[in-house]
Amino acid sequence: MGKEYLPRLLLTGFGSFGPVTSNPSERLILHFRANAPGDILLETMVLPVSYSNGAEPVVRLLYDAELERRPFFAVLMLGVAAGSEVWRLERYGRNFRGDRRDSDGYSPEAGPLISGAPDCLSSSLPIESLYNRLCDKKIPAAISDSAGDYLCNALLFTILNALSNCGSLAKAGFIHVPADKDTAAPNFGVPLFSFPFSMQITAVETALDVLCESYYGEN
Ligand code: PCA
Repeated sequence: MGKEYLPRLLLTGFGSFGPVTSNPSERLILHFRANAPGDILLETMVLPVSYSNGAEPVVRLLYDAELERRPFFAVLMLGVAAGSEVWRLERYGRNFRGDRRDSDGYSPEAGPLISGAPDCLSSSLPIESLYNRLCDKKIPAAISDSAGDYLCNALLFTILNALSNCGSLAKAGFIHVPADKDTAAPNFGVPLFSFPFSMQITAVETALDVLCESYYGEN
């Protein structure tokens, strides 16, 4: 069977922004591009931390995939939560953004992301299974009720809203990974927890395993 017939999974990460000079979510994308699991067709994107260009290419790819009848079965989005001690499984995307400046230098007014859209949308990932499997692998994890008010929440909310608008069955959600020692300049101002990058890889490998199993009906 050609690879193109395998179930499609989209994995996204973010580039650098502000004091985050090396975003571990971007390094994870580079790693999985070179080391994709064999039983799925893994597609990857590194997104700019930008309100105008962050979510838009992802929405376009997902809509095109639905139109071509080759939909993604899952969309796993990654970003860094510098200062977090755990891998955060985000339960909700909220229709809100704060006024923090993005990496294009644009400072939005605080308020709704998409007018007329719901206030809050739930991740459709199997969060409890993900949580349990991360714990089994000794990865410190938590289920989180807030993805913040910056680009990670904006991406999560925009993608959940877009998938719901086109009637997609894709499971989609977001994991905030903690910083590692290469993430930010030493004068960053937030304590960075020095998890090895190998732990970042294990966490995402575990999440991809759980998603594959959910596709192939094992959980
Ligand atoms: N973290 C930021 C944006 C990009 C990233 O990796 C956030 O938590 O919103």
